Amino acid sequence: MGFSCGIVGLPNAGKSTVFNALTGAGARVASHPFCTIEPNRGIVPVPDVRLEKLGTILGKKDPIPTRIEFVDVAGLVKGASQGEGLGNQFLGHLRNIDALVHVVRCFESADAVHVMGSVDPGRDIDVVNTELLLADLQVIERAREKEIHAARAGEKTAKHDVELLEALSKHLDGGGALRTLPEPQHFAEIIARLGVITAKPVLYLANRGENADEALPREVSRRAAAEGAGFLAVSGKIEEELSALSPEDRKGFARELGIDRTGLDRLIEASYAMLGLVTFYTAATDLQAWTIPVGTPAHEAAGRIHTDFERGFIKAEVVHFDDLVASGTEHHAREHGLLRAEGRDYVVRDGDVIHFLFNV
Ligand SMILES: Nc1nc2c(ncn2[C@@H]2O[C@H](COP(=O)(O)OP(=O)(O)OP(=O)(O)O)[C@@H](O)[C@H]2O)c(=O)[nH]1
Ligand SMILES: [Mg+2]
Repeated sequence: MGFSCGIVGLPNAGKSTVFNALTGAGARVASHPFCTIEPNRGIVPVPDVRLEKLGTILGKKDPIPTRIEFVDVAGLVKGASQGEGLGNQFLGHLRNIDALVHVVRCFESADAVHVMGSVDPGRDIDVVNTELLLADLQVIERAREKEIHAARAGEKTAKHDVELLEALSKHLDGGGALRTLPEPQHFAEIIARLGVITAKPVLYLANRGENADEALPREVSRRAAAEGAGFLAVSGKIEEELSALSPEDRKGFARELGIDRTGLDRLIEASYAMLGLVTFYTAATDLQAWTIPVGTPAHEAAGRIHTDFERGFIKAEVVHFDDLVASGTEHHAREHGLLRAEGRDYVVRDGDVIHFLFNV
């Protein structure tokens, strides 16, 4: 598995439309709010031109791409934490995801009402973010009560956890998302344990419609930049129509519309950048792409493939994709000294092709 993204936003923002465009999963879309109740899940292979090229160079058929999972949940409304709309219980489906895609409505439609009566991306962002913040506060409050009991019962680590939880709660009370904590390393473990939502990196996706007023996506982009978050503008409806076509028709239609890459391609690229992810390749048996965070040492990368690889790690034979392409064959790359032996602490780079040697 590569990584997973949860899709959040107001009802009728076009979350399921975007989800369908990304996954081709055909989730139900409707002009009335709260169309989605149970979450939609879809897994898509990550398009990767390097993987195809490597297949040719290394003579491997049917390379295995990494995959990305999307989870499309119900819409949030103002007061969701107090039970308005569908409440916010369904946010529990987002505890285990790696990042958020926040769909912001920038399109006008007489057909699909806006739940707040007008299109106003800045206000919508605030409404959704406030509800996510309140949801995290509830989770933290519950955890704090539990740890207080545990501390009273004499559990050693509980007192420290109570302090951490109080600091988190204070940060949220001040209106800050947990992704903006000043010293995140102190909280990494407890944040991972609780799966709090505002700690996850976010990408704002302006659903710009067909003839959007450019000022609307620009407002979303401005907000994203102010937070240091990711940003992308797409037309959910056009992307959904594109994704339903055969690959050939899609290319032709996209050209007519002046779209050079699909929303999925652009979203994946933006997500990789936002999450600081890199891709490496192995080809000992099947040719396969793997996703890891930036800065991962070779022995941990090996552990992604199999725990035995990490335990019995001896060395990694590494050649970079670019060097392999320049050399034409693995043999030439080796002759030119471009194939290196690296140790367990070597930091894997995006585009490395790696052969792990291990002993168990
Ligand atoms: N014109 C236009 N309409 C869109 C666009 N994206 C979505 N819609 C319409 O907006 C309505 C709501 O879309 P959905 O994708 O169901 O919205 P949602 O955010 O999943 O809504 P809930 O599941 O109710 O929270 C539907 O009628 C869509 O056809 C777009 O880019 N342009
Ligand atoms: Mg929906």
